[in-house]
Amino acid sequence: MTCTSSDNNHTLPVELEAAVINFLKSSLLVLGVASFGMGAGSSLAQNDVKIGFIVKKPEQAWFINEQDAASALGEQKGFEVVRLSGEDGQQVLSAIDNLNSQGAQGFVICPPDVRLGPAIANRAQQYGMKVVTVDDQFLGPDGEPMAEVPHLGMSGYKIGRQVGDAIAKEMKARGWEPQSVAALRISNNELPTAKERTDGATDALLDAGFVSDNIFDAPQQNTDTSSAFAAASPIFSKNGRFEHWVIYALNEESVLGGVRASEQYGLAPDQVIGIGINGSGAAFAEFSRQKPTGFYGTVAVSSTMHGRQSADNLYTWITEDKQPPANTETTGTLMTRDNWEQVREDLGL
Ligand code: FCA
Repeated sequence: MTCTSSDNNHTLPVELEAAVINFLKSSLLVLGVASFGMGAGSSLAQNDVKIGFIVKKPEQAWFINEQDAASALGEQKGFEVVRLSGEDGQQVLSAIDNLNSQGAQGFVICPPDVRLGPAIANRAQQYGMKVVTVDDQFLGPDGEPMAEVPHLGMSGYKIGRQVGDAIAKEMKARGWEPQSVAALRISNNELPTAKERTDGATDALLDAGFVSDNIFDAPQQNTDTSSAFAAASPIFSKNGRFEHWVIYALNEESVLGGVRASEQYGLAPDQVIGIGINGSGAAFAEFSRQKPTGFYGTVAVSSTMHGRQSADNLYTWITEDKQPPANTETTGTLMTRDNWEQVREDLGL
């Protein structure tokens, strides 16, 4: 198994290189059949399945877990998973070239920018590779989801509503007066799943009586902790009149950025209710701290299932020519300091 970034330094044109590799592979196959008979030949063919798993944030626990789960399935079923980073468009295209030169038949991808969908699908098609998306769905030139590329991701709006409901419940438990509470909404409106999630949380909060004028947007440039921290800091300093804050975003990494900014501003943990989404290492580390922080909880989704199922869908497509469902939506469970170990176990995380 390779764990690599990508390599664009071809000494041969890609088509020629692919032809050479295919020739070598078919020679090997002939040799295999000649030496071991038909049985050995067909098992070699099965072991020949190789897929890529390209992720936009290879250092984040969510994506590490997805890739681990795909690799584990590959070991179980006898196919190879090549783990690759695709942190920008150039890196993604190089990763696809790299996969093609290794003879991969397709790849799963969480793209760094959903608008790269047409370019990525096009490159895959040139090489005759199958592609499925996980987490972030490709957008076509018309800005609509590319329904022709099978997708597996969370039901963003519903999970967002779970976040909003859980925040409203905890506000009530703490006896907070709505007028005294502000919301830090760390937004990423370019990414549809992110907008669905924060819209869901906002709607649930408003339904529970949250004051809409007290919601402040902190647009982040990226889906990670440092960009959320940078977006959040000025919001606290500009709105010092609020005694209590709630924080939500598309994922827990971003909510953690908001919580760290609240601490830096001087808010105490009991003045803050931050609820994220994912349920990965970032949240486990926070729950493991001796003292509670403003990070109250997270809606956990099984990254293990996302990695495993998306890889399995692609594998079945390659080996049985069965196209996966156009869109598979997954659900979540609220995880807090009180139940996180149990939920972690239940979701196989
Ligand atoms: C997006 C987010 C990730 C994760 C995934 C399911 O890609 O950036 O943190 O929530 O959706």
